Amino acid sequence: MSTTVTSHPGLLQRSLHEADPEVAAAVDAEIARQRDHLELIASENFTSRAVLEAVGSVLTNKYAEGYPGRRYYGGCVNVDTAESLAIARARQLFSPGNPDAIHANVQPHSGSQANTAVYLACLKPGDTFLGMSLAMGGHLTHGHPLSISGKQYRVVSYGVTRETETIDYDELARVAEAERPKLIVAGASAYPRTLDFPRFRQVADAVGALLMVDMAHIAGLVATGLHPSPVGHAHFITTTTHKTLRGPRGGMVLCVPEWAKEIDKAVFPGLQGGPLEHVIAGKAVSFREALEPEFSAYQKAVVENAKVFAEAMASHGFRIVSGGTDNHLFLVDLGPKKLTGKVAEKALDKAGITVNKNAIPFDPNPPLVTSGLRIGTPAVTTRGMGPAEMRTIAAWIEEVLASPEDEAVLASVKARVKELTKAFPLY
Ligand code: DSN
Repeated sequence: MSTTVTSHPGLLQRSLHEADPEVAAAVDAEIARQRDHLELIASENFTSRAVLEAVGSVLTNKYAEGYPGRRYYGGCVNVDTAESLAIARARQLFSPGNPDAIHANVQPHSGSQANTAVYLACLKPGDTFLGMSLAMGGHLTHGHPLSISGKQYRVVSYGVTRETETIDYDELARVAEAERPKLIVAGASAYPRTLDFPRFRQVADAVGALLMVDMAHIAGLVATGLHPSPVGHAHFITTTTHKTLRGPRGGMVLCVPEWAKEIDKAVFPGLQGGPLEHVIAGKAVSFREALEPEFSAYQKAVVENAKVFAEAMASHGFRIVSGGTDNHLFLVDLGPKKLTGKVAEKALDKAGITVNKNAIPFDPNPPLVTSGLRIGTPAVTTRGMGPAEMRTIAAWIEEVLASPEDEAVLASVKARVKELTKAFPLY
């Protein structure tokens, strides 16, 4: 008796639903979740169909270790085109008028890889660097003891003051003077205020340190002039491409030309092997989108929505950390409502509103509980929502958090969320 063997061409042709109904169901369920929930996680966004198409393309099949024109594999002509476009567009986007002023490496698989590449390029194990503490709004890769950044290097953390909940640059200068770091890392994951890059550079210069800016959260604002640019101040600039920048999930390093060679060596072969050329093609597409005038209008709306949202939350009795926001996110102190971030996140999730619990500066609660929420407007703004919707959502958050255990309230808000999201269709 002979067994029927499915031909390889046959396997290649099957759709996801035919080949793997279980994974297909998870993807379908996720599309439905994204459609009918309100996405307020400040680091998330909805990328375009064009980007999704590039990321889901046959470029995933290609090995291309090396860089355009200098690969360790044959057949790289087409991925060279896509990667060269990504590089050229990144330089044009972040250094308009003078793209030669920056070098771009678009290969980091993530923001963490991008940050680690900079450390690998300019630090030796045991060297000291200064980074903003995670508890104050920084990032794991800015020196948290559980991250390689905190294990491999000697890290001195800085934060914000109790009084203003903003960075105290004089204190930063004093710490830098005392600790003599080799590198200062600016940038944050939960900081609602404008970062003063010239001041960071002044502090770095005074002690002979290099300056790295992790602009992952604000890259879209920087690209459109809504946040001052670190270009011209930082030696290294890292970013993710999927937050305000609205591209595919991934990372990138920009640097001054003097560091180009070291950065390229640190990304490959230092940290990574074959680049994800399908994702790099998606980055190229998203950078092209970001160069269009519509993207500036979008970023303006993101910032305006965040301001209106924060004001509306304050009007409902929530305390807004640092008194407001200059960018795409704000932090809510739930202390006045006698709630923790953990309880609030869970209740809002049940009502179809997705946020993340977040430590506030000097938070008395542990990181898995917290006293705050981080709220961001990039994703809801991509759907086309504006100030009126921000006020409505703020009122619903207040309603949910006034009765976080009341299933009837949660269900009622969830039904209204569904109606609202239907009016702002996604994909
Ligand atoms: N986890 C990201 C954020 O939510 O800000 C940062 O990497």
